[in-house]
Amino acid sequence: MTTPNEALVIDPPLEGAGLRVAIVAARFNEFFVGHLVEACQRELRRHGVSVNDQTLAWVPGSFELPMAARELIGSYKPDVVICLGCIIRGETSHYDHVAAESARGIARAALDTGTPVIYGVVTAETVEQAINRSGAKAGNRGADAAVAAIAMTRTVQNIREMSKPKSL
Ligand code: INI
Repeated sequence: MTTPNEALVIDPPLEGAGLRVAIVAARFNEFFVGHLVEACQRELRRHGVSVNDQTLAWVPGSFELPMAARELIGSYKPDVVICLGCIIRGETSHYDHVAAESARGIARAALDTGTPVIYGVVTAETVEQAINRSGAKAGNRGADAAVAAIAMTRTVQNIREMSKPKSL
């Protein structure tokens, strides 16, 4: 509701009940990604997402996350997809290619399909950074991704609801 001179604010509550959520997880650096998946699932449940409304698909590495996200959107028809991976800089330029393509592909999957796709990929310069971002000192990127998924889905739903023609 708005009153004159008051901006319309879209900021729905973090309510997960009824949402269908697909998680895609990369096996590469599975030690870290496993912690992201666990925290993500725990956070989804904490916000009301039923386990029956969740699916988890594993892919070989972060490079493959976007393709699996698109396939899931086409078949399982989730409200949101969460991509989880861990890319650690090594001695070669492989890191840069994998990091750039996975980020670009995840963004494109969302923009091309209209289904939110959340970027829950840890990019780390060192193993120590990866440890910290997978649940040690710097939070857990998987839990953050779960919250982002619910927030983004509800916001998009509200925007779509708002733009529907009002019945008389
Ligand atoms: N995949 C990752 O998820 N993290 C990495 O750190 C990584 N590195 O550094 O190589 C990685 N490579 C594999 C890549 O994602 C693909 O699975 C592979 O190239 C096959 O297409």
